[in-house]
Amino acid sequence: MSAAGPVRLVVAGAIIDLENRSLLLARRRYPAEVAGLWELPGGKVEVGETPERALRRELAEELGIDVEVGGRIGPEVALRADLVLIALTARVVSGTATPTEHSAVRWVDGAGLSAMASEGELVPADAVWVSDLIEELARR
Ligand code: DCM
Repeated sequence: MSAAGPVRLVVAGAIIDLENRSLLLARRRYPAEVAGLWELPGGKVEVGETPERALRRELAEELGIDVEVGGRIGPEVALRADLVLIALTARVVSGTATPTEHSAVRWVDGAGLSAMASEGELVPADAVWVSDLIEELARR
């Protein structure tokens, strides 16, 4: 893809439960480089779709949850020349996260997230958001 070619967006959900001060992580099954690592769940934005709508669709498909989407969090991350990853905050409105494509899900608090980052258990792209996520989890 040339530098001037279309850039596709991948949207990830920073799904936060403010009552429990915790963040939802999902464990990837593929590709091999990131299999077994934990990510903020999400997926590619389709043509004509807003990032918010794409995130709601992906989370319904992948985890069976309905979410309310909030604002951007953290910097955007270039995955490739033609693929950019952004994170949006979200909260669960209905459903219980049950993985269909991931091998597991878990809720972590700020300390848990920090420990997982130190251990290299997060997908590399998402690791850049850790400080922003910890700040968000501590917000009053
Ligand atoms: N991706 C990522 N972090 C996320 C979600 C996705 O790094 N939280 C990357 C993994 C893939 C691409 O985005 O390279 C598309 O994701 P998927 O395979 O889930 O559609």
